[in-house]
Amino acid sequence: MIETAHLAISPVRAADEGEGDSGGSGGQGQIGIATKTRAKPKKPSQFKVLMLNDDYTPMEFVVMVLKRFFNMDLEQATRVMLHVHQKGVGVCGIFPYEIAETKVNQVMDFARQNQHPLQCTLEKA
Ligand code: TYC
Repeated sequence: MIETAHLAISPVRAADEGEGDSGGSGGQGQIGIATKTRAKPKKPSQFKVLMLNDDYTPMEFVVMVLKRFFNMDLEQATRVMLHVHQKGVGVCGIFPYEIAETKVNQVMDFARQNQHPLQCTLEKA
């Protein structure tokens, strides 16, 4: 991905551009566009969506969440739910930041609506 990055470049002074100003003080010639296209394009960073275990959310509800928001089939969803149940935490999927954040919010809202304490969070992949 080519992006315009804000890389803390000093604005170009008029004197540096050969406009004849001796370059002194007074804040003259300080207007410039302090952006630059990266030489090495940065990949969009990926985030894991993690599901946390708790003692109260029904297993069936967790399976429903994994099917609904992470497009898993019954077998995958059951495997991930049992992994979380046994180990305490598990990965539901890996996504670009905005998608991962949306999934976390969808899961948390759905759990809250159904009065379950299910917790879901993000972690940089
Ligand atoms: N531990 C829960 C139970 O025994 C089931 C559960 C699994 C809850 C995964 C949350 O992320 C979770 N009912």
